[in-house]
Amino acid sequence: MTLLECIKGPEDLKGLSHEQLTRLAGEIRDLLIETTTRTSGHLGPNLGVVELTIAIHRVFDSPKDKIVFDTGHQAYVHKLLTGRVARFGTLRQRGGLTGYPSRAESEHDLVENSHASTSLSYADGLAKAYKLRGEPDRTVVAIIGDGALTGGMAWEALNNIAAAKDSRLVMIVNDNGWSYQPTIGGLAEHLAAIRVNPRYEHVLDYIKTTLSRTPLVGAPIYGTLHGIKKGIKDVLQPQVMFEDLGIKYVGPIDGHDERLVETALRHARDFGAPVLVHVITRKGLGYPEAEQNTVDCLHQVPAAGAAPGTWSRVFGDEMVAIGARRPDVVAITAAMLHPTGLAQFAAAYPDRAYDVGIAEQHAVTSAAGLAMGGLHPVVAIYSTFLNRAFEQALMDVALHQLPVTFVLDRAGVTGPDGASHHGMWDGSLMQLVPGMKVAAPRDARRVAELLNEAVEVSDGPTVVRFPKGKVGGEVEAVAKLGGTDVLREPAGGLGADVLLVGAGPMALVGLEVADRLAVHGIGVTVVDPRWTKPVDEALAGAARQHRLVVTVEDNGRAGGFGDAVARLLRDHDVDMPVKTFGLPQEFLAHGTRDEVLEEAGLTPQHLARQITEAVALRSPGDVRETATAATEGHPVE
Ligand SMILES: Cc1ncc(C[n+]2csc(CCOP(=O)(O)OP(=O)(O)O)c2C)c(N)n1
Repeated sequence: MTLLECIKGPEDLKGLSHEQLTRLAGEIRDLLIETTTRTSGHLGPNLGVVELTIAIHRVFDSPKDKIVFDTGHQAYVHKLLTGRVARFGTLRQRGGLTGYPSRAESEHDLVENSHASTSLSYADGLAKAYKLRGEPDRTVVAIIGDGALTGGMAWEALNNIAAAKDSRLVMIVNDNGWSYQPTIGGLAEHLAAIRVNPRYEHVLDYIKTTLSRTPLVGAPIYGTLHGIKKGIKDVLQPQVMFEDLGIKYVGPIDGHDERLVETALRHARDFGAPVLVHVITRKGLGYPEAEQNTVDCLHQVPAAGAAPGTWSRVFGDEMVAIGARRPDVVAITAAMLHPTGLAQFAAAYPDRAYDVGIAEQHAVTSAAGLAMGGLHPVVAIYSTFLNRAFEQALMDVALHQLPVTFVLDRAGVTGPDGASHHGMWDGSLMQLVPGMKVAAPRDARRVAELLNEAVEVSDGPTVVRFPKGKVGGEVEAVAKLGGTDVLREPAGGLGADVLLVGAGPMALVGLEVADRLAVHGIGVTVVDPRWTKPVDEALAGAARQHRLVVTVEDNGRAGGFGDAVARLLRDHDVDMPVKTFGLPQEFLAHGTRDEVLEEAGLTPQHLARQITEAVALRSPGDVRETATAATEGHPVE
């Protein structure tokens, strides 16, 4: 039995010797590597926080003390130290452990949102709550990376924490110099200046020897630490910043020296007021493939870059072509240059690509400024992170009718990252924005086509949304209906029973549905509107020629494309039943994309069955018999 297998909870850590802790750290690293290379997951970040997490659980008393991981992708070590070793092999699998903290999994987990830069705000609120409720023996701990610290919310929180002088709050800045890529911006330069300063090693030694001489008691000792900090400040100017905000600062600390981190955390805990502990770590430590990975230190396995054949890559390739033709086109990413496929564009036109850090709101309003200045910005962002910048898209971009193109990667079901990563909101949110045009390409050819159409729009914003993963086969239109592509008309003497409108790749799912329904005598016209907002008015006329309209989208059902089609038909007095299929308006758990779609009923088989039933309700004769058979347990295959 390994030492790690004996750790059933944080209390089991507390009696371990220094040698045992070193052994434990090694066992944790082995398990992280063995598991994530099999299941996928965030390897680099977790390898970097092994000693830090051990120290946190030895110093603080979870769950009485509250530990908030910013983003939460670096909480695997925490999972292992809080009783989840035996289940760790199920990481990110359907029904298994989630890739982020999970309240359902453990009383030690608190925040599971996985969107960066929120930890300090949660911590501020928690610390204030415990004070008001008269629970002074609790400390709140937030762990935030230097990447997450580039998000505006973190700074709004710091500003408030600085004023909350009696909050028992310890903020640990886990500074490894990396976000996905090296962290960018003024703050990053500031922190980097500390790290690259030739005297840094000397300073670490200085802290080490001084701290080890310092007795471990109470607030006065903090004064000593603080004095050390002042000393550091003299030799290393950069970290005046936190102090100028009015926040007590301890550091920089070598985050792989467990004893040293523990000592600093004990002092911070006992100080009784907000303290920021600056810890320097190495992303990927202990796994040469990660340490030497110059793209992202194996932030994730498999790598999140835009692999050949993915939607992101198709987009990235087309951006390079557009960039050559259109010198006014510029690109913006919020810390996701490689995953969004923009890396090639940035390499080809370095002056026209901006990585703004984990700062989606800034990305969008900065794009508004670029557009006001005469350029056409393309903001490439994961669908789920656009939620952050809804207000900016609405008021800063759309209100001013600015030509900004949003490219929303990972739109719809994503998979193993779970509820907070499914891109199931943008299709509804964007329907709300006046003047916004939304394109949903069904295949690679349409990505290129619609992206080009989008950047041609000069009087308002546009969206191009596509899912995660590999792009499927290409399907050409057999006819045109306004701007809509007709992909299939009822064949073999079948009537025009169903008009199936599939948004994006769901149009291709519609083709499979049509095949299944044809076998049962139901004629289906399958169309791809290409643009899901505004809804093509030609659909109103087409609907009149059928007996049922069906919409299918990879987005939450509420207020999405389907609802927009139903509204169009009502507005045109087309008295036609409309069935809208999409994702249930719920927080959907993790699993593979196929597993989640299956559970949501968005597979050809489920759709065919439900459409058959709907047709049967409205038809006499053959179809009704087929449908009745289907509902009575003879599935429509
Ligand atoms: C709002 C938001 N935008 C983008 C992301 C994607 N993302 C996940 S982790 C990460 C980098 C985090 O860097 P850092 O906080 O320094 O942690 P590290 O991985 O280096 O430990 C990014 C950009 C996110 N989770 N949330």
